[in-house]
Amino acid sequence: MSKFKFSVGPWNVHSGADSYGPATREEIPFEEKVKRFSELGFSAVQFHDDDVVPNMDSFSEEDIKKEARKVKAVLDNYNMAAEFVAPRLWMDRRTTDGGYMSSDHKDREYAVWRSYRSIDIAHELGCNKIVLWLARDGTLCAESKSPVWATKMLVDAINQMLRYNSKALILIESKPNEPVDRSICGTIGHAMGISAATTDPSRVGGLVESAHAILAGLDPAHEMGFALALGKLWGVHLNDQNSIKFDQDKSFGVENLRQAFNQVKLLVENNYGSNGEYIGLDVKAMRTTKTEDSYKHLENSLNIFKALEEKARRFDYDFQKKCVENRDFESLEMYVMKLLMGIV
Ligand code: 3MF
Ligand code: MG
Repeated sequence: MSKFKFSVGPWNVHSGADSYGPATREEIPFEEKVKRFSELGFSAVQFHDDDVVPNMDSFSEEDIKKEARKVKAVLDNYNMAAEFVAPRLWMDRRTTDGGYMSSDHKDREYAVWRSYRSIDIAHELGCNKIVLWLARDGTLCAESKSPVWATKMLVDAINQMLRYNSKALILIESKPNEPVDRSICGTIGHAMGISAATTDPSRVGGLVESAHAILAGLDPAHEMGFALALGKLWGVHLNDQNSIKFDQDKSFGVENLRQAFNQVKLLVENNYGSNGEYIGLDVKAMRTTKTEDSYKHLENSLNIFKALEEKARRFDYDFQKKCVENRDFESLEMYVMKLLMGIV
């Protein structure tokens, strides 16, 4: 039995369209997804603001809250919680050049307006976590924006959110690139630096996504460990990634099992989840997947996580200690490989 609680976003079950071709599967209605998520063993849903209130621009601020309450009723119906709300600042015409770091001040105001709405929606859904994946905040053309100015714009925007609601927690989801060429918060270290520069660092933390760490050429467990050491790992997006290329969001553990094991081991060792944090997945089905198999990548990721959790819980720390004392890392490494291969 896993000691963790799991979460997933509705975008993790999608129709398979990509930038090069159309959908390959049927769209599945939101409520049906929530029902399946709960049957699969998830206990919370992650949201973008407009996953909760589609076409939010056409609603008044009060009506946005009303719409959010309808979604809360759906969640309640399936005994599911909301983990976080993330303003989707990469689809709108007004965020073409970024959100908080857009060169146009009207666009920056719109980005902050969307963030306030995310905070309102989160409140209606009964959660206080706001995730900032800073999709277009960076540069496509290096000379188009000063990184100094852009960094300060981000701190300003977060300070406004902290002021807007005294309960809101801001989680920066770091990513080094894509869709921009150079982002401003490329690693969790950047996120922690931003946190320290805000008016209330105790309310600004991070969310580490495995694939994003790999894209930065870093080890996901070390990224998570860095935030954990500072008491600021408030969310994770587990998935996998075959080296440094476009963001793949593969099922957890399918590319590098040892790297996946070390993420699970770290989360187990450090009692991740003891403040109510979820093991969040951010995984995509392969494009060839058929409609009837729309949830297989989620099931596979959960099963791989749980199998690795079982291995992490019976990790032989006495043997590890002896190996470290004897500086016998060859034996320690072989022990880990045998554990993963099912030989011990
Ligand atoms: C992109 C991501 C995003 C975020 C999501 C919630 C669409 O690489 O990982 O998924 O996870 O926006 O913050
Ligand atoms: Mg993510």
